[in-house]
Amino acid sequence: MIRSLLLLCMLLSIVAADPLKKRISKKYAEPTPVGFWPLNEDYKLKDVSGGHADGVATGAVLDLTQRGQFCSAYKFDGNNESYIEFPNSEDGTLDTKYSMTMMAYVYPTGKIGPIFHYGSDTYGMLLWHSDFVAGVHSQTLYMPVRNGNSDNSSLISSPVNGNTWNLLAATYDYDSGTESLYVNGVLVTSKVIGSMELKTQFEVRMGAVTHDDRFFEGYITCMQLYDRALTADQIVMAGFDKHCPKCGPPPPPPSPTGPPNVIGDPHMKTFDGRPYSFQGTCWYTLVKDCIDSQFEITAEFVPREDTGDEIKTRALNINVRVREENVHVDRDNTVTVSGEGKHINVENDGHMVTLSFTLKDSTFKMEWVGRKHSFHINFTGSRYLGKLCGLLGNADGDTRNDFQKPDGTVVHDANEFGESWKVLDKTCD
Ligand SMILES: *[C@@H]1O[C@H](CO)[C@@H](O)[C@H](O)[C@H]1NC(C)=O
Ligand SMILES: *[C@@H]1O[C@H](CO)[C@@H](O)[C@H](O)[C@H]1NC(C)=O
Ligand SMILES: *[C@@H]1O[C@H](CO)[C@@H](O)[C@H](O)[C@H]1NC(C)=O
Ligand SMILES: [Ca+2]
Repeated sequence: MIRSLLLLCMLLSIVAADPLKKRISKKYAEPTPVGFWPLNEDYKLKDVSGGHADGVATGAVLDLTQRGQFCSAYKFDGNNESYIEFPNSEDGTLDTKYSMTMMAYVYPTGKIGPIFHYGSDTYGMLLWHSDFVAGVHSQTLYMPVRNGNSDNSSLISSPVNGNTWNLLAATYDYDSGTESLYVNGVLVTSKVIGSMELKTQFEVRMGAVTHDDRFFEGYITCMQLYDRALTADQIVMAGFDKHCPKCGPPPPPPSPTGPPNVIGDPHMKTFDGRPYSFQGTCWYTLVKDCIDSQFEITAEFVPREDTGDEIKTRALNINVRVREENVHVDRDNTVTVSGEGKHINVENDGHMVTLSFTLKDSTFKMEWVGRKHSFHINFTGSRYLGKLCGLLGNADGDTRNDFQKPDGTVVHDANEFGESWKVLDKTCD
């Protein structure tokens, strides 16, 4: 009630006085955090919001290794003694009991646990270990009510990629009673839970908590807390705040049309251009949508007839699946279509079979020359950049993370990487 009165007063003053309107709308455009911990080399645990909630680290340490776009961050070891405490003072600086936004850049490397939470028996924002496919975690939000034990507020999102930076944000808006989760400035899920006061009066911790034995492992930088629900645009802008500088020249942005990918025999090249040699036999995932598995392109490799002791393989059959529809092409360019749907376009000129399909803003195109055992896959559009996985990598413009296994770990060995993408439930010719 008090809050809606306050809002009404603000609206009235906006109408009444133009300069004030300007001030308020400017303030709204650049919301002021109530807690801002850059968690980097320049500011360490300092609260740069002007509040006095400097962090105190136990077990979590400043790490100065460049990791992607950041040159420093705090490292959490995934054990009970790795955390940072932020004092929530008597006057409740961090007690954002009405609307709030919690946001940070998070780089998960292994174990999953709470990221930022209040009190000893409640959570604010945490990363959770569900749906752990190809390094994709989900982000969970739990907004406990101040007076009561309602736990109808949990909200789960995917995806959050492992071994890369994700700008995670969770918001709650008292007026609309809505909680939301954002990943990299994109709203991924939201839910109306009603207007309520949140249990934000307690001690605040990042990392390990005392009442749960799941502990976050990875890196965090640029933690920000607001007493209002930011919009997607405001979250993105806040992610660019000068207190959270990016380091060095950024990796070149991937071209809007995905770079062509060619597989000859036996060499492979990822979408990002990393060449390697891999001699597996049987079916392997070349590329798939690692977010919700809307499509997958697989190939069967067999040993070449003309090789001696050293096994060399080449592609024999290709399968493209989009949702429930499958198109299989063999070495004689014979095309077999099965399943539901008309997503995949097939062109066959006898010499080459071209399969193409469009999902979201992206068109994938594969050319297969059965007699030469060669294929070429490329795609246009940006929605899948960084969201692919398989033998052709993730197409994020960075060759260093291309050898990522289905469990999200990045390895150096081409054989270990290649074998990890074997399709287990398919038999071979
Ligand atoms: C963490 O766990 C270890 C081993 O279980 C235990 O000895 C130690 O006391 C714990 N530390 C804290 C701070 O709870
Ligand atoms: C959640 O619980 C609160 C308090 O009990 C209630 O007001 C609200 O309607 C509930 N929301 C949903 C989505 O069930
Ligand atoms: C994708 O491959 C097709 C067939 O080779 C080609 O016509 C097209 O230009 C390629 N697109 C890109 C972006 O390389
Ligand atoms: Ca890559």
